[in-house]
Amino acid sequence: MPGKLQSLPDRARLLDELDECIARSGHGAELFALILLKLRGLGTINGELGNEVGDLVLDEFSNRLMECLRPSDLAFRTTGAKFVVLVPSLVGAGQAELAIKKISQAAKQSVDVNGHSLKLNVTAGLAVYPEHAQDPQRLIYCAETAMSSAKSLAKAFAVYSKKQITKTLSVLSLETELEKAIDNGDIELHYQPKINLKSQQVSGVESLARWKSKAHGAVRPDVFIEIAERSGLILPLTLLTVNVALRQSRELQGWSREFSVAINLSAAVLNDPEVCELIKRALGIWGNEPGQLTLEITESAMMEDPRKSLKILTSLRSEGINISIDDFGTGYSSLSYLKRLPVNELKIDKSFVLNMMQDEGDAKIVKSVIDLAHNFDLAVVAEGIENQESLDQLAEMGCNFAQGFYIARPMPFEDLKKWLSSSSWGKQTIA
Ligand code: G
Ligand code: G
Ligand code: MN
Repeated sequence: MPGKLQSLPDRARLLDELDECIARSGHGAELFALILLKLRGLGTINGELGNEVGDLVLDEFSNRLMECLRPSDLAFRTTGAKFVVLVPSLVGAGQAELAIKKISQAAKQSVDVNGHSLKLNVTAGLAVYPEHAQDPQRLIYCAETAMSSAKSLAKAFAVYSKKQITKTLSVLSLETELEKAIDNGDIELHYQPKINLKSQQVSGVESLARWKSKAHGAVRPDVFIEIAERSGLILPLTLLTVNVALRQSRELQGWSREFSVAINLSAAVLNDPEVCELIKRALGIWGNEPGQLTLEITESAMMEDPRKSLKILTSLRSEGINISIDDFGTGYSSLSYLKRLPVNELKIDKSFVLNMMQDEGDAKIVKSVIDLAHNFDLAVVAEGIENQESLDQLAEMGCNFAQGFYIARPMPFEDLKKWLSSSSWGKQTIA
């Protein structure tokens, strides 16, 4: 039901309403919660499908939000993709957490707009009056802090706590530490083998960045990559991973020319023309053939700014570097666009492969993507193979390459060398 969006009150109304809530609660005699919600992925939807679709998605989200709330709850839309919900007469924070869970669930039900089936995600921050703050501005700030801590910990929501002041500070310190780690080369690469399903022999490896922070322990790559993207560190980080991956793969003696090392490229560098030069230079330094390097780029990254990425990808592809569309099937690239992309490989997202033996629908998707890729003269890699049955099934379906825990988990370089000489998939590759 479009139109409801406009009727959600804005930030000015929120501030007024907060004053009233404080008065109604008897200035602290009753608790109430302020939930800050941020809808994720809207930028991508606007960029790929247009602002109109983005608006329809926002409409749909606000409708669902209203459906989740009780009559006494109040909802606001404060900026682009941010919403605030006030939950009055609270028994405890747990009650507001339930509301957040309900809202997250509602957001995750797919939205069908203009023939696209989209899934939404929200990140939420929760602050409780009067426990966390006694004035409106400060309460909003607490919810913002909780939300940014949820984001940096890759969680769906977080409740404000005084400790989080140090947690947000810790995001800052994480940035500083990450910068040092990149400078010192303290980011390690783990490698996960891929096999050729015809020859049943290793055909290459995917490199996956790993970072152990001194202050925070192991930090997940999606978390530190996002920090790098937001703080301008993504280019130096990419420079590091490209060089380490090329150098280490050269150390593996006796590789056939078909053996490739894959690197995941972040969307953020696809807009940076410098990245081409940087990769070409690294190939020159380490002496790898361009065809021995594969760049994995997610479908959604390619679509973030299709014109710019087309230019950069065309330039890289013309050098002979392999370009692979990662997590294929989770975005929504149109086939007409796919036709023009300078790529030579599709990587079927693991979400389809993991359950393909139990779920007939998933198996059909996998088979369709394999056929689609072959019709476009692209090679296909399936990732997320966790058992022999799916490996056999994929070989039967004509899939070219396979990767997954069943073959090997990502491992440090030294372990990769051992794996290559001991595994039945690896032995014959080394001359
Ligand atoms: O490595 P894991 O096993 O947890 O990877 C999680 C996610 O992080 C994956 O989507 C993977 O593509 C991404 N990732 C891992 N290493 C890198 C990297 O060096 N650069 C980029 N951009 N993404 C990476
Ligand atoms: O997004 P990308 O495809 O780059 O992500 C690679 C991620 O997939 C890594 O986090 C890696 O650990 C994970 N992965 C690789 N093989 C399997 C598998 O067989 N099962 C599961 N669950 N994850 C896998
Ligand atoms: Mn990948």
